[in-house]
Amino acid sequence: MKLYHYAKSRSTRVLWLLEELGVEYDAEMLPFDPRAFRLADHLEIESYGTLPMLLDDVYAGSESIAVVQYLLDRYADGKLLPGRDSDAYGPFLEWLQFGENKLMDPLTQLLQHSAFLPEVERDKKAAEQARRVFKHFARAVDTALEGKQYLVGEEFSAADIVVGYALFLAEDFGVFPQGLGNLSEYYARLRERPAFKLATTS
Ligand SMILES: N[C@@H](CCC(=O)N[C@@H](CS)C(=O)NCC(=O)O)C(=O)O
Repeated sequence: MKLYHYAKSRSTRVLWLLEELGVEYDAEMLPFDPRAFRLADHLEIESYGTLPMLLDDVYAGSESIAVVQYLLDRYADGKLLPGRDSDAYGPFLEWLQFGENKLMDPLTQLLQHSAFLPEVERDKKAAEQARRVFKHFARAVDTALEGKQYLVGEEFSAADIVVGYALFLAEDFGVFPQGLGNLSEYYARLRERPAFKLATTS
């Protein structure tokens, strides 16, 4: 199995999961340049030019949530997800999508308009709107964590990897939502994991 990765991109989720699972893989680290980078230039296979890109004998995966689900199905032997017939399975699937769609969408907008775009193209109003939306959804995570260590049940799961990556990115770019105690404690817990440390510094 081969993972194409660049630092801080969504392939961090995949790297984190592979490390948690202890699955063997090759990783190729690529340079990070969100404007100029095109994965297609680095690959001999068809790709969309985005990361992650995970290749095994039958699958070329480029959507981080699909790749996470695929790895859980094929390589996890029941680890890091609740049982399919348990009450926690629906919420687990919901958090996987939430981490990409509800957190990464506004966070990406916020980072575009505060860091990635050339200064003349940045729009302060768009940044503020994105910051508000990101905080709104971060607050929902904070509320869901009331009295809990992790998002689904009492066990760390792949949902925490998917959501935790968005929190990592927010922290790294200095836009971690303030004033949300459960969220801050939860993120501090995630940061202690050796697989988090490896994935976020590779
Ligand atoms: N929805 C996709 C998004 C993939 C994506 O946009 N990846 C970014 C890095 S985080 C990328 O490769 N951007 C490079 C570009 O668009 O040129 C996922 O969850 O994997």
